[in-house]
Amino acid sequence: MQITQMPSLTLHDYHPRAADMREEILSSLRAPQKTLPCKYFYDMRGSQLFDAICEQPEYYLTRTELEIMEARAAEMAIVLGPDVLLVEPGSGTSLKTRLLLDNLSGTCAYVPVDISRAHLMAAADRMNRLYPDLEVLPVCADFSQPFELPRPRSHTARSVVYFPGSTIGNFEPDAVVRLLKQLRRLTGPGSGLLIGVDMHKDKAVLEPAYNDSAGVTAAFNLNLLHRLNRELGSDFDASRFQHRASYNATEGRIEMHLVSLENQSVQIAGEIFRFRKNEYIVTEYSYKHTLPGFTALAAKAGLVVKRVWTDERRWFSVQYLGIGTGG
Ligand code: AVJ
Repeated sequence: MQITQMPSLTLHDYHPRAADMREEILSSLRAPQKTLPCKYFYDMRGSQLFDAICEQPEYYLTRTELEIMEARAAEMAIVLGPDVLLVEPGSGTSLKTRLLLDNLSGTCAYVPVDISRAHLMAAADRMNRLYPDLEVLPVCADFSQPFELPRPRSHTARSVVYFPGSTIGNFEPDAVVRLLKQLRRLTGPGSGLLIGVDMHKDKAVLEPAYNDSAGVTAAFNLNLLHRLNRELGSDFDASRFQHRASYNATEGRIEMHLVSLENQSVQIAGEIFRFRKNEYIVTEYSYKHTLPGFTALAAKAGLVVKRVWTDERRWFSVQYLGIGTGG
């Protein structure tokens, strides 16, 4: 880990090294079913495209979660208590966080954690200016890997993990349990995790959310290939791949693919990868949960669902999980 002191911010940096990224990409593409880890979507351009996805009319998640936050943040703040060290994995632009911070009482500090260093620093800087009295302690990290919490100057009473946006949807059930256990370690007694979880719903609503008519999600998916070309010197021809997103009702998840439009081969770091026509790379899963299903996963991580806030249609939920007994 590296500590970089900037005029008004100190960055704790655990950014994956280029060599690790290369190895992870290569091994993901060597498997019989080619995959690419979705965390690599988020370079500067990918993070911007993701923000644009959140504004698409078909992408109901952000709008619905914001609606819940606007109506219930005051109540959530009471549940969380005063003097909170708020830790946000995958913080991105920190939009919903502001609704929470505006309602929290006492002396708080904010630890945004994000894999995109430039995006993280821009957001941290903005938060610094919007909240002059708030201590902002950015950590650049892949939050699925362990990292240490920076120690705030101010005295905070408890650390709460704020994990909005249904980012948890990217994790398969076993990985959800591992991740929740790891995030749980960042909190302490008398505190917990506030998590945004997208719910099961009709395919007719789900599929358009990942196939917006403006093509932003397609551009987001394909940007991954452009990123690999930029950073690993590969020679993907993105025009020979197509975005696809469909709902797998059996698994309860949206599956995002990049489909090869023809037989082709691609060179990455001196290695040749062949693609048959219609062969696809799995780039992302986005799981949708039910309330009992998510409660069961939380329980496996030793967490108890203490409160659930939802919208009228029950499309999205924000859940407060506390440390259970015996976990
Ligand atoms: C950031 C994981 C919540 O799954 O809805 C959006 C990512 N991918 N459109 C999601 C995403 C394509 C998003 N999460």
